[in-house]
Amino acid sequence: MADKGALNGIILWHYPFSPFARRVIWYLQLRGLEYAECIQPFTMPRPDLAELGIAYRRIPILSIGRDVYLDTRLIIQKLEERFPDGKLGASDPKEVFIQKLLEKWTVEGPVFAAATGLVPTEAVNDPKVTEDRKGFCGRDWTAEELDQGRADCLVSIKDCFQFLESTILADGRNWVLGTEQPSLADIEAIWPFDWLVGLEGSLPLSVVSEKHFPKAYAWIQRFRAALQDVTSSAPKGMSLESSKAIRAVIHSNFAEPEGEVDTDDPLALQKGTEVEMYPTDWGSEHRDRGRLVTLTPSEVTVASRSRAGDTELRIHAPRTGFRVTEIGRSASSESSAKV
Ligand SMILES: N[C@@H](CCC(=O)N[C@@H](CS)C(=O)NCC(=O)O)C(=O)O
Repeated sequence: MADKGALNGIILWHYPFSPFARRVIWYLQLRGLEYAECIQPFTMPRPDLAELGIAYRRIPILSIGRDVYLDTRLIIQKLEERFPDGKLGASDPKEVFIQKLLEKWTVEGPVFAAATGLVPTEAVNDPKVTEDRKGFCGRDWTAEELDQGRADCLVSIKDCFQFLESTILADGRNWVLGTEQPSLADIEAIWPFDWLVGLEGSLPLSVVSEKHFPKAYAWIQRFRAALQDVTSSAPKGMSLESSKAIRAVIHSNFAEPEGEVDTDDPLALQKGTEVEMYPTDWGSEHRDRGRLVTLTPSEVTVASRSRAGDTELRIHAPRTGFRVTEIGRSASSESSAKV
């Protein structure tokens, strides 16, 4: 296994507008973990990732050495496991339950999709963006379509604010799990709300404001202040230009040993089978191909080759929300395997 090395071997591939990337940045900052970042274009193509042989098109991606992690759910889980001293996640099962449900609510559930429906139309005033994001979060990103859906999204988001205000924050606590400092549960809950509050023009003050939801707004302010505190004393992510970041990955060791393929997995795939893997919600045509090295209830990993340096990389994704198909075999015949 690789030692942790400079900047912990971590490179975050992202662009600053991404609220998903912010989840990971906040996590790293609150942990005081050093990392590097390589800024990616807001729209396709993303040549750096293509050089690394990564087909997945969502942002962020995090690499540690030659292990590449897709999706913030897995990225944060891996950071918790790899840097366990001072981890931010809960240990008590009841608290883990809340933390996990918050992740499902915001990442997989209704919150993010409704939040994106409140993006001001000026932000999509570019045919390139509209074309690039077609179908993302179930819409086509034209100004007309956004405007048509805005009222419904606002109703949903208001309901989400109300939910936080009247339940977990109702007793006036500072942090979701009653901790001294923000924990992972706060990150899981706060990110779409923080994003909207900071996104001018997204929340009409007559519907969602500090006046309507004083506890939720105070929580967001506290969270921002806590981040300010840690970032004033800790180094920020070190910015790496593309060629350096690519070289750093392909000249690294793997950060973790190869995993196992679970023989009880419903897909009944064998280790070493050539597969493709892709997210099921959107961007599914961007498929990573490679040799299956890990298939567990929480993770699927393929070994693929970088274009630069023809080096083997392992690309890891969460097991849920991603589909794995044997190359040359259809998804429907696989999903009926073992049934
Ligand atoms: N489930 C993914 C979702 C990531 C996601 O949707 N990210 C947005 C950016 S905030 C994205 O990829 N947008 C399209 C793109 O950048 O190509 C995660 O948790 O990382």
